[in-house]
Amino acid sequence: MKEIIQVGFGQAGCNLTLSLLEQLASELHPTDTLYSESESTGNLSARVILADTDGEMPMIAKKYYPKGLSMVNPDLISTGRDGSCVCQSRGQFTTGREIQQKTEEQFRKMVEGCDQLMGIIVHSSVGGGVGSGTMGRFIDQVCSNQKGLSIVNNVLYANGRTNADQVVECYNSVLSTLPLVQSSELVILNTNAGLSNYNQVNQRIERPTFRDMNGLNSQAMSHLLGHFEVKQDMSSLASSLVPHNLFKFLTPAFTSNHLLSPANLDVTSEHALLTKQLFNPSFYLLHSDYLADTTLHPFRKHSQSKNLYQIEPIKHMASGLFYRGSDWSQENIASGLDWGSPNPSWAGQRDTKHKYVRQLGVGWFEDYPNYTMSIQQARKGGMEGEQIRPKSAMALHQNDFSKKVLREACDNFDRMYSKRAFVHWFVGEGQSEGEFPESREQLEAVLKDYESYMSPYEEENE
Ligand SMILES: Nc1nc2c(ncn2[C@@H]2O[C@H](COP(=O)(O)OP(=O)(O)OP(=O)(O)O)[C@@H](O)[C@H]2O)c(=O)[nH]1
Ligand SMILES: [Mg+2]
Repeated sequence: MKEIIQVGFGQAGCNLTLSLLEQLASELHPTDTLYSESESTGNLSARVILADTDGEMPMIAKKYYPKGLSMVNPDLISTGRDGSCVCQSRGQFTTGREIQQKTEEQFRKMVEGCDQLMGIIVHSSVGGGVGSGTMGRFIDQVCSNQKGLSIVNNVLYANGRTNADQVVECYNSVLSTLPLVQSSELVILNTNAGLSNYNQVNQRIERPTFRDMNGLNSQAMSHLLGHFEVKQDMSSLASSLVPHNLFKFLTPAFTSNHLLSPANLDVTSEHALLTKQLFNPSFYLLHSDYLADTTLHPFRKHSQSKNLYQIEPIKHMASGLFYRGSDWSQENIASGLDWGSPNPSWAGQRDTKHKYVRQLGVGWFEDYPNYTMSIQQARKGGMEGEQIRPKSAMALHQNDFSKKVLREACDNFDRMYSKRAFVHWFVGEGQSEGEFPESREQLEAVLKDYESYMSPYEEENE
C-alpha cells in the first residue's frame, strides 16, 4: 500500500489537518496509507506533520481537536517562539525559517519510513504568514528534492472580508502564487466566506465557528482521500483535471442526502439531484463577494421572456466527482450530469419569491467536456454525533468560478500596492521588491489564460 503524508502550516492549516483526522477517525479503520505504527510502542499515529511559529498552537489544538491531536506524534509538531508571522516574508525568510527547515527534516525522515510515497497533502491558509510563506518555501523544496512527487494543496484563500489584522492577507495570498503554480499539482481553493455560507444555508448553522467550517472542509476532503486510497494514485487526478499548466486552482463542492430539501423535489432521482447539486454554486466551498454579482443577480435578460433571466453560466472544463455510499451507479450519475442539449444546458431552480425562473448555468466547455469519477464504499460518516450518511459526494471542478476569487485578491492587492502600503515591512523581512509585481503578473497570467481558453465559448453564445 502506498502512503500519503499530510502537513499543516499555521493556525488554519493545523486546525484543518486535525479536523480531517477526526473526520477520518469517525469514518473508518486506520489504513497504512494514512497511519503508521511506532516501532518502539506499537501505537498508531497519523502520517501528519504540524508546523506553526505560534507556540500556543498545540494548546489551541488541544482545546478544539483533542482527539485529532492525540493521533499526531508530538515529535512531529513544531512550534516557534516568535508568535504570529502575519506577513508572508516573515514566514518565508525570518520567523518561519527555522520551523520550515525542521519540517523539511521531519518530512525527509518520514519519507524514509514509507514504502512508496503516493504524495503529500498540504493544508494552510495562504492569507496567513506561515500558511503562505513557510508553506510556499516548503513545497518548493519538496518539489525540487523529490521530483515527480504529487503535491496537493488544500488552501483557504483570502477573501474580501478583511479587518485590520488581515489587511495584508491579499499580499500573502498573491505572493504564494509562484510556489503554488510551480510546485503544486492541484490547489483546492476554499474561502471562509464559502465555508460559512455553506454552513449557514445548507447546514443551517446560524453562526458558524472555525470548527464548523473546518468540519465541512474535512467532510469534503475525506472523499478525496478515499478516492486516493482506492486508486492508490494521486497523479492521475491532476492529469485529468489540469488541462493546462496554470489551471491548478480547483473549486471544491460537497453534498450529501442529509441536505436534500423538499423545495428541490422537481428532480426525481435523488442520485441525479445530488449530482446536480455538485454543480450548483450554493454547494461550493468557495465564495467571494465578487461571485455574488453573477450567482445571485441576473445579469442578462433572456431574449424570449422578460420574466426569465439567465445567469452567467459557469463553464466547466473538467470535474472530478467522488461519490460515497450505497446505490451509486454510472447510470444514475450520468442522468445527473445530463442537462439536456445543446450546450450549455441548465439546472433550473424556481425562485417563487422573485417570480422568475432562476437559471443556474452549467455548461461543459466544449473542447474539454471531461469528467472523472469514482465510487467509494459507504462509511459511518459525519462529525461526532451525526447519523449515518448513506450518500454523499464531493467534486473538484476545473471551471471559471475560481477566477473571480483570484481576481478579487488581485484587486485588493492592487489597491494596497498602488500606495506601496506595508511593502517596506515585507522588504525589511527579506523579500525582494520585484517579487510583488512578479507574483502579481503570474496570477494575472493565470487569469488571462482562463479568459483566453474560455473566450471561444463566449463568442459562440453571444
Ligand atoms: N476556516 C478557518 N480559518 C481560520 C482558522 N484559523 C485561522 N483562520 C483564518 O486564516 C487566516 C489567517 O491564517 P492563519 O492560519 O491564522 O495564519 P498563520 O498561517 O498561522 O500565519 P500567522 O498567524 O500570520 O503567523 C485568517 O483569515 C483567519 O480568519 C481555522 O481554524 N479555520
Ligand atoms: Mg498563526
